[in-house]
Order: sequence, then C-alpha cells, then structure tokens
Amino acid sequence: MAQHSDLKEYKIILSGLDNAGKSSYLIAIRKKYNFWEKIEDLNPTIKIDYSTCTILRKHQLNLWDMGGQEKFRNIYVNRPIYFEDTDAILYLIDIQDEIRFETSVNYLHELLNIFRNLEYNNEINICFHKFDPNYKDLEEFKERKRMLVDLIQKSNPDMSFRFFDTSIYNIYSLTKALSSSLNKILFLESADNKLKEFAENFSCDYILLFSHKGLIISDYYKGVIDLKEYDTKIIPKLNEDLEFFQALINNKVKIDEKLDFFEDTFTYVKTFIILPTENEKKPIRLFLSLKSTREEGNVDLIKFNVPTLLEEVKEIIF
Ligand SMILES: Nc1nc2c(ncn2[C@@H]2O[C@H](COP(=O)(O)OP(=O)(O)OP(=O)(O)O)[C@@H](O)[C@H]2O)c(=O)[nH]1
Ligand SMILES: [Mg+2]
Repeated sequence: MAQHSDLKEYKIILSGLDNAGKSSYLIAIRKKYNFWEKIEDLNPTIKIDYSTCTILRKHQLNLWDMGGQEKFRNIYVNRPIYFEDTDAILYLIDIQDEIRFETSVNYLHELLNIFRNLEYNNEINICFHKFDPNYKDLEEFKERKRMLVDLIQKSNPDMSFRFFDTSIYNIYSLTKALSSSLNKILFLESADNKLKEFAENFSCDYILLFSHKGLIISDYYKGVIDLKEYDTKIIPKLNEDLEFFQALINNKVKIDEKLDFFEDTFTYVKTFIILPTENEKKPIRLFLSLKSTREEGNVDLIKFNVPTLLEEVKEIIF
C-alpha cells in the first residue's frame, strides 16, 4: 500500500515467566489504543502472540507477547533469532510471586546474555507487575523491589535499566512504562510530560490527546485510575467527543471547541488539524479533551493556553 510506504516499524518484546501478566498488560494497552478485548478468561499464551498497532500513520508497533511457560522459554533461549532487531523490551516480574523471584531473575539473565550478543544497546525496562494500588505503600513490597533492583543492577553493570511499578488496576502505570520504553523512538514521553505539566498548572483531572479514530496518543490522569474507571468514565467521554465532532464535520459546521459546565467542574474539548506533508494527502485531525475545576479564571486561562500546548505537542510528535 503506497500510503504506508514510510511507515516505520518497531519490534517490542514482552517477556517474563508464565502468569507474570504479559497478555493482560498488552490487552489493557490495546484497549487504550481502541482495540476491544476482554481480560477475563485469559489462557496461557502458546509460544508467541503477535499483534500490531499503527500510531499516527507513521509508526507501526509490532508487539511480541512471548508466552512464559518453561517449555517456551527453553525454545527462545536456544534460538536468539527471536530477539533480533528488537527496539524495546519490557520484562515483567510478578511482584506478588516472591517464591519465583529467583527463577524470574535467572530467566532475565539468560535473555540479557542473548541481548548482549546481539549488541542491543537500548534500555531494558523491568516492570514490577501486579504492583496493585493496595500494595503500593507496603514496606514489604518496597523491600522486595529494592532487593530485585539491586540484584539486577549489580549483576549487569554493563547494561542500563529502567524500573517501573505496573498494575492493570492503574492504566497510567502501564502506558507510562510502555511510552517511556518507546521514548527514544517515538518521543511520546515528552508529550506526556507536557500534558502533565499543563494538568498540574491548571488543576485538570485528566487530559487526553487522541486522533479522530479514538487512538490515544498521550494522556494524563490525576491520581490513580483503574480499568473500570477507564471504561466507565474516560472511554464514554472520548466517544462522546468523537461523535460530536464527527457530526460537526458531516454538517460542515465550522466549530473547533466545546465547553460543558457541571457544578464546580467543566470539560473542554478542542480539535486541531495537522496539515498534510508532501507524502500525506489527508490531514490528521487530533482532539484534546480535559476536565478541570471551575476556579476563578481557570476556564479562560485554559482556553487561552491550550493552543500553545497543542503547538508544543505537535512539535514533539511530528
Ligand atoms: N492482581 C493483578 N493480577 C494481574 C495483573 N496483571 C495480570 N494479572 C492476572 O495474572 C494472571 C496471568 O495473566 P496473563 O496475562 O495470562 O499472564 P502471562 O504472563 O501472559 O502468562 P503466559 O501467557 O503463560 O506467559 C491472570 O489471572 C491475570 O488476571 C495485575 O496487574 N494485578
Ligand atoms: Mg500470556
């Protein structure tokens, strides 16, 4: 397909022991990128599950969910070819499964040896997964984490790591680890930081930047948000925004923003268009949607500052 001729592809590997939560992680992420699936009734992954998603017509992410059962682990470690041309690695360790820490770190070391031989020089992202919100402040869990970080770093001084606490009950933790691991190739993390900074300055509960297809490019939520809240609050709002602008586009009415007030809060959504480049004929339409408090002056300040935010984010992602 000619229009995809300059699509850049990235290979992202999710690895870790069986039951670490890799498939659940991916499903939650894919849900964010508007693929609908259920997390219940998950079966252990047979060997490797491949999936792809395209971001902004420019980047194709090839996600490799490497089934973690022992028989599959043995296959991969004996065939390094599986790991060639990897752009990002997420290694999940189930922080609740202390009994298998040793097995998990041993498997990680086997994989690291493969990556050394392949001269992989990106960061290795370690996710302490199933770090659910209710374990967040427990000293025992913090200690488990410290011990693992120490062990991994001391055994591999030649490699660079990033460590994350992740949980499917905190969507933001998942996207943060993924976008951070893609930072070097997609620069999404800088966009996330811009949104975060804006949200903090103007007391926003959330900010979402998404495409006309509902693909979320960057987002920020104040506090912790779980899958259920995401499904019941964020997704319906996003769909409502999309429907509203689609209706306007169909009727060819020229309006590019919408402001709704509730009690002491308000929501604001603004659309903007990225003009086509030489190769792209159709413009890309993006939306910024946010919710904030109706403190004095905040509404006007937000409306005034959003265009600058959009300009800055545009600079980052295009
Ligand atoms: N508490 C909690 N449970 C989780 C989390 N993520 C996944 N799980 C559960 O962990 C179990 C295993 O999840 P999977 O995603 O199938 O694990 P996997 O790593 O893909 O396993 P294999 O395919 O065998 O390698 C499921 O019952 C999930 O519901 C999490 O963040 N917190
Ligand atoms: Mg799986």
